Amino acid sequence: MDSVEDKIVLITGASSGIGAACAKLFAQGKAKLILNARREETLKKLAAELEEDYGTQCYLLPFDVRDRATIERTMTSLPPAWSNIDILINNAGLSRGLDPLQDGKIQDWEEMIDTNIKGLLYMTRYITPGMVERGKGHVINIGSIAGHETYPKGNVYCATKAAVRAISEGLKKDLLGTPVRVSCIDPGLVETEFSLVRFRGEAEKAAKTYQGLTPLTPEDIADVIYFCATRPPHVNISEMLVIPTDQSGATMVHRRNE
Ligand code: NDP
Ligand code: 8X3
Repeated sequence: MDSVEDKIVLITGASSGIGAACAKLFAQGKAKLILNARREETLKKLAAELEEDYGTQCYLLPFDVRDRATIERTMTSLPPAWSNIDILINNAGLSRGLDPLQDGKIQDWEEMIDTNIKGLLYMTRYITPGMVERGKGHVINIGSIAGHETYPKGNVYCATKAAVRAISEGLKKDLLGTPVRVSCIDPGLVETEFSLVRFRGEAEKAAKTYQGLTPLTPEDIADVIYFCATRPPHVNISEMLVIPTDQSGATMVHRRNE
């Protein structure tokens, strides 16, 4: 097992769910963390907690991954102590709505495409050249079971996650011959703020997604991501589909109260 001690790990979408769980696990492994999300106060709180609990050094990037100009400015002027990023975890993402395509809200489509695809691309574009130059690095993208299987009314969200899969595959091929690794981790149902965001704060509707089944926890996925990041340098976990035992497909779940 390789160590993440003193490695610089950048996590997008670290203010909640899978990203926050990754921050905690990599902090326990003594990594140095660059934490991104839009909610600056939440990031500050998390960083203070990690510093208190594990002595973790954190650097905060409270920006929107859709904001290309800010990303370019920030990523090209990181303080030298933080500029040699070893691991990029492209986790920031969201779904908006669950509507038939013919009735879909164009603003929702744009938000998902701009965040899940373009945001991931921007981060990758500004960070991977340094990895290639330094001769080490690992890009870990968070896809979804939705990228393997399009479910009814999932249309554009599923398309964005299929794109994450295709981009991961493309990046892996383009980096062949360099030591930089690319992994795509594709979770099934994980109980986070994901459904609350999808249904714009409708808690009851969001809770129904997980009702009667045992979903994955963000920590389950953080474990898998940490596993990928700690393989010896010649081992690349290229892709992993990780689902709850109560799920066998994007729309096939076993609910105990039905
Ligand atoms: P959460 O809603 O709990 O977390 C999403 C994170 O992304 C938050 O930290 C949010 O922070 C951040 N984020 C969203 N939009 C932006 C943006 N424009 N710029 C920067 N950060 C942003 O959901 P999850 O933890 O579940 O989601 C993490 C990833 O996992 C997503 O890519 C999601 O698609 C994927 N996924 C989730 C599954 C699930 O069932 N939960 C299953 C499969 C994949 P903030 O709001 O502060 O910006
Ligand atoms: C999140 C999982 O099935 O709700 O990507 O789309 S699902």
